Amino acid sequence: MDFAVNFLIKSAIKYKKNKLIICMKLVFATNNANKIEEVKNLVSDNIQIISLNEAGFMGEIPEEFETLEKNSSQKAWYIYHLLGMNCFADDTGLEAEALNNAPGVYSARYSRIGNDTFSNLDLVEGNICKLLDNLKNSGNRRAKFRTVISLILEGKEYQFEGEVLGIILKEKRGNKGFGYDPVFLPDGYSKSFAEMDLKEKNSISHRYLAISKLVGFLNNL
Ligand code: ITT
Repeated sequence: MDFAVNFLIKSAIKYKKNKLIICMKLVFATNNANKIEEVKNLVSDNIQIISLNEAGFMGEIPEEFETLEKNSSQKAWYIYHLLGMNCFADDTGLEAEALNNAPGVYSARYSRIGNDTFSNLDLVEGNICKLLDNLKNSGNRRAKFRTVISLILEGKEYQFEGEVLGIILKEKRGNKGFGYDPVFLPDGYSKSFAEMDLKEKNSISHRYLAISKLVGFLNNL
């Protein structure tokens, strides 16, 4: 009986190309639907990504620390304790060299920090406008996206990191992707992340690099 319950909580069965595949269920502890879509496209067939909605959780996840490492860890442990299911969380920040790595861990709410005019704009628009404004007199537009993933597996934590280097454009380009994608031009490419389709962004992004490490780790267990 214990085995059956354990199996139901931790595993799922997929039917693909006339084959039954037993896969590991992993809750992705995020409220960001774009991240879920990106990650569902990245993992191998033996992993089933469960969103918080699918797991029946509708609330906010706390993010109270000042580093990506600590925040991703906090998010993952919070959901693990709440749902009792293996899970992982991703914390991502855009780090601009000339701004001492800001917005960094504050990327999601950059325009809402401090008392500035950008707080009147839509959140994402405000974040981008504030970033461009803070860089307007700087000769250094180097930046990187950095993702830290914390995986909690059977009560043990593992972290995986991915980063992609590039520059912050002077104006927005493209309307795909999300967040800061329209102003980020990855090194070696002529398209911003928001001009790339999901497949292309997913072949080079910070999240792809971190997820690949997580998948590699799970496949070697
Ligand atoms: P969760 O904490 O629920 O996962 P979030 O949107 O708050 O969702 P993060 O704190 O990790 O996620 O990310 C902070 C912000 O960084 C996010 O809101 C976006 O504005 C931006 N961001 C993250 N990943 C990005 C990506 O791949 N492309 C562009 N912007 C991204």
